[in-house]
Amino acid sequence: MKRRQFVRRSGLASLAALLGTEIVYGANLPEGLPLLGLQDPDPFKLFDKDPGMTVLNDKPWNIEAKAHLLDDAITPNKFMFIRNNGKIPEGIDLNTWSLTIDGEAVQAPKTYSLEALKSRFPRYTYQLTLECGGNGRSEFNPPAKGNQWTVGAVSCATWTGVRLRDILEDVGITDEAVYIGYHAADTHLSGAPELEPISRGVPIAKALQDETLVAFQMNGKDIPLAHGFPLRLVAGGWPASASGKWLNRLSVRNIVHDGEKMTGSSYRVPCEPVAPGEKVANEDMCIIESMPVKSLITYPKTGATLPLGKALNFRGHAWAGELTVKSMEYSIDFGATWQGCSVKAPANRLAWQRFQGSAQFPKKGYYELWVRATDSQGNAQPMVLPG
Ligand SMILES: Nc1nc2c(c(=O)[nH]1)N[C@H]1C(S)=C(S)[C@@H](COP(=O)(O)O)O[C@H]1N2
Ligand SMILES: [Mo]
Repeated sequence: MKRRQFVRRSGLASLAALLGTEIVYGANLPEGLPLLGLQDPDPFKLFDKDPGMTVLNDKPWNIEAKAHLLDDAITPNKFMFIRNNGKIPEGIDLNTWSLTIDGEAVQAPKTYSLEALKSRFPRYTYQLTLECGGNGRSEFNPPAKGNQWTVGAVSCATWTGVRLRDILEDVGITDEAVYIGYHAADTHLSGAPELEPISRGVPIAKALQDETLVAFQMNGKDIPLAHGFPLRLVAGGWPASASGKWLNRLSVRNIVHDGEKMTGSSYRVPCEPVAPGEKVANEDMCIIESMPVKSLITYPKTGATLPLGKALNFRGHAWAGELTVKSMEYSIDFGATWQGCSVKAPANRLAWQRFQGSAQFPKKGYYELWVRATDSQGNAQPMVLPG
């Protein structure tokens, strides 16, 4: 076979593999003509996601899991939610990718190549809970604006990288440092090059924690493109919006970072608890920091039926931002009575915790299994969702 023919045939074979079926008249396909079947991107193939995931939006991509898909102790890529605010960067070149540390509170700006970051600093791996600040939004009353996330905008993968603290020590930061803000390579939906889709950050104390990573691996492999390849800030336990994907610049600020989606009402909650639906003045709204205590039943899947007289073994995960989950309870009578069940210690700080239990039902009929987590400061999950 001539080389040209061979290249063409292997090209057709890889197109067929992408389509998942034979291209019957492939021999007639004019060279260079794109296949229509590959133009409308199938998000599940594009991002290697499980077909059971729910696509909430395609511009930008927002995809969430269902509760039963989040049963793994360590979330694999195929069940990890995607929350994008802009367009995923294209044409990433590992040889030229760099991270610049700048801002009012550095002695002098400094730029690192990927290679330098990987070789200069010790590596750490942590399992870190990342929950979108908007997770659960579809149940808010009154309704909140934005994607109507149900329960699946949470993940807990392992992240490997270097400590942001080690990088900042190497750069040299001044006493003025109060906040860090990330900048990234994704682009604004409008196409305007001067606009950033999102640029958030965390107070300097969070930036300097052991577990705050500049990561280059997820679950032991290169970070998948949708989750921030090749470099991502990971600040577990905080709204995942603080964990900047496609990270290429990080500013050490002498003020609370004022990047895109840091100001106005986005990612803010009332500083003090209020009754559901109550109006709160702007100055009484605070930036969300540590995420509140929460839990999710991942087994069985909603709608399970059980033989009469058999106990229901259930399990799931619970997490509490910077805190740990200290106890779990479940109810089969719509919250009238609660009983304890077990909850394990986290794999490391800021990782979610496995709970499990066994419920007995008095007679045949319809039941709902509810669970409730309590954190190490005694805060329990509220029965009524916040407005
Ligand atoms: N550069 C960049 N970083 C980003 C975002 C983004 O749109 N661009 N989205 C943020 C938000 S709002 C969330 S909830 C998480 C989602 O992370 P994931 O898509 O890896 O699950 O990434 C955060 N980091
Ligand atoms: Mo988010």
